[in-house]
Amino acid sequence: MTNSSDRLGKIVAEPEPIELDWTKTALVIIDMQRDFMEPGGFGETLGNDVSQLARAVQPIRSVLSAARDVGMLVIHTREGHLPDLSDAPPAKVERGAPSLRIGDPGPMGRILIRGETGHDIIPELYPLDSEIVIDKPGKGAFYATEMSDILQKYGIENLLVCGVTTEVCVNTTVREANDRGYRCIVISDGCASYFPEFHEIGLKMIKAQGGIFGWVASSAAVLEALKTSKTE
Ligand code: TIU
Repeated sequence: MTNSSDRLGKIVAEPEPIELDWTKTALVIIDMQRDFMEPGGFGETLGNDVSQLARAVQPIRSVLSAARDVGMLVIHTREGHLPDLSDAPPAKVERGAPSLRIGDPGPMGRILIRGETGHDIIPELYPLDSEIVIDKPGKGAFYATEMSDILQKYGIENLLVCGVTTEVCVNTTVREANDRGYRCIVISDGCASYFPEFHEIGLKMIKAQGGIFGWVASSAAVLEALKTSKTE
């Protein structure tokens, strides 16, 4: 992405199209971890049907591949905690009545603990060594992480956001980012929820009121914008 005519892209989005500079844009992939996506992890211990999330994988793969092709900054996040749980508030660990709690041993290692198999990103979307991985103890990618420093270091102004789940970690991250001045474009089919109705409403909340937290666009619209700006 060295030619200035390659830099600008216009994404067909809701509530309105958005023009952005790709060199100031990062792809942020939220928590595509085995603990949420696969049986035996944190998501299933909470009583969820994890198969609901699989639909987001292919759209994310397509956008990730295109982002890699144009040299866009790619950031992956992982929700999880230190082995001694020192960064896990009791209010989070004790919540609800899961079959296994955070830190308990499960079939993919200790639930939601850094370094365990379940905590890692699914093979289909595995980060390249050159990509950034942010470990976060909360739902949002900014709380208690180096996210702000990294975005400032790379001069990022716009975030293409996808991952799971739509109404929890994606929404929390978008709200945090919006308050910090970032334009967030949420990739609709690159997000998923254990509750399809929450996915739909989660996207509506972002784009309502003239885009109160950001924009929503399909993966196809993002790919088209990347393709068009490369050939103009
Ligand atoms: N439970 C649920 O829907 N989500 C989370 O706990 N974390 C994320 O969304 N990543």
